[in-house]
Amino acid sequence: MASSLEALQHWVNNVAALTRPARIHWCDGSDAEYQTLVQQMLQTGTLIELNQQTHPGCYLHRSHPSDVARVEHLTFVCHPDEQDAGPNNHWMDPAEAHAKIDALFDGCMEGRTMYVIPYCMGPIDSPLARCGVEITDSPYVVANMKIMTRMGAAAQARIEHEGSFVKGLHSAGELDPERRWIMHFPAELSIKSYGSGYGGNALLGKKCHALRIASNQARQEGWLAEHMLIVGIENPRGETYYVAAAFPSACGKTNLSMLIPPASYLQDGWKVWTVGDDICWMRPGADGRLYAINPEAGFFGVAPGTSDATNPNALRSISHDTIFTNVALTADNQPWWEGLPGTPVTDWQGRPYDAANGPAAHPNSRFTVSAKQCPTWSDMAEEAQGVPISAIVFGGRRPSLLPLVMEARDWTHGVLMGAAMGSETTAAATGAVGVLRRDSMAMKPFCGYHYGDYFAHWLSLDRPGAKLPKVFHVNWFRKGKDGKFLWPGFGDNLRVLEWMIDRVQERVDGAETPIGILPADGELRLDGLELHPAQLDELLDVDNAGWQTELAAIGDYLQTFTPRLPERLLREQQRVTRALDEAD
Ligand code: SAT
Ligand code: MN
Repeated sequence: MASSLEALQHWVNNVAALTRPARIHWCDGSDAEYQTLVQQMLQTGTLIELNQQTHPGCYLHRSHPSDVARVEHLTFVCHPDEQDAGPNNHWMDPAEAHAKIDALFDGCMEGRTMYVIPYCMGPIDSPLARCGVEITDSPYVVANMKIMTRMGAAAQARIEHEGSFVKGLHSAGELDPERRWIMHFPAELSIKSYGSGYGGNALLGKKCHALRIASNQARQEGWLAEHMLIVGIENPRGETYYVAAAFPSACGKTNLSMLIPPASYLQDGWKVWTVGDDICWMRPGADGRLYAINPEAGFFGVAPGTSDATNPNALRSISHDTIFTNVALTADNQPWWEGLPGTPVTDWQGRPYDAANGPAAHPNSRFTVSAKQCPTWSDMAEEAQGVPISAIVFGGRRPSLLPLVMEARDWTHGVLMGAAMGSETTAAATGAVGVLRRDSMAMKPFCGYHYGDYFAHWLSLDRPGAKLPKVFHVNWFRKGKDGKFLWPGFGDNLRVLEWMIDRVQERVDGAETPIGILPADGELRLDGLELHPAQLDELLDVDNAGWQTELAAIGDYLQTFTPRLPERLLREQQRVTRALDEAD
């Protein structure tokens, strides 16, 4: 035990020798420590106090204007063998990567405080949880990590006991986009990130550890580290079904995880419980089912569009003790973004608001808040063994073709649905917005190894004794000929979730089609919803010719992972193609 503490101390000493900070602070994760950091950041201007009458404990951080999103082109997965990174990652030789980034770390903390943050991803007593230590020179990162993880003394005790932990080294550097890298070393369980303070680049417990590094650990140890929300649906009989759903960044995972049932469902006694909004770790339990934990302790959510109409639970969660990043301000210093009532006076860069400069809040502006503040936070979110998953859902932004919902006929078909996922790009990553790209399992930016091996790993869960969840694909974003969304979305998505649970319970049969099982007539509960029958037809339409083109595109996409593409997946793509031909 002493040796693991020594190993940690040794690494901290080495980092200090390289980065040469003025002081070193070991974080204990206490509220007092958080308050002290906040006071310091208010003094330096890193944080701006918001209206404490309306928003007690809330602060605003304005990032450098060039540092507002993840930077996929500067993000590398450095396996010793290039082949292991796959075409889905940028790769650099580990020695070269260390040399390049260490040159930037050399002396970079001079005059600054170096913070050592022990953290635990997942409930502190959970066998599914994993620990890490992040070293950073950014107090903003420390404050966010305090909200997003179980950070401090308890995590350090677990690390001392377990011995192994993920080493994350971060420096905000000069925030110069030309001097910015996010490097991952899965074989060494380590991460090095330089030059960005943005969430996914700098809060190393999140995407870097809980997805890119953890996906490698999960593959070795037989579990899954996924970009999924976890939501519990409680029916009027008091039975709760847990659903894990993968959508790309900024496609509504937070909204779905905090959904408010439509009025008629509320009357009947339906309830929705939030377990997680972004990341899901799941592994087979003794009974063969998949059990999931949310490795995070908070939400790092997209602010714009969050309103009383779209997500009242999120709005309530962030009414106090929240860090806002890159939102706008009203005249009385309240946080503001597009979608909220009121008027912006100051934009996200601190300029007087002028519509000519674009949106007042940055489209990827965020809130960081403890999950405990969410009115629908589930008691089961702290359960060490995790929650049993009844359904896995994939989805993306697809303006056409993809139906509102379809069910995979079996696990292999489900893996194909996940692998084939596509979505229009969003503001969560730097680059063009609204372009269709394939994003298998919503893990394109986060899968820390070759996608071909990843698909094979998913398929390998299908083994004797496994009681795997049903797999579905949804599309809330299909548009009609008028260019308007056909489905209202938000709370009404519960109607689709209910159909899934009915399928899990074998209460409804669905209708078989070449692309999967769709709701049969009358199976979707639509009371209280203004939906024209023609709209429903369009939402559930299967355009055979369109699908033949889609399957061919999926085939081409899958081939890019040869020679590591599992045969079984290709055969499944061929099976669906034949089914379409036969139905034509
Ligand atoms: O990568 S973040 O965690 O900052 C947000 C996202 O893109 O999902
Ligand atoms: Mn995400």
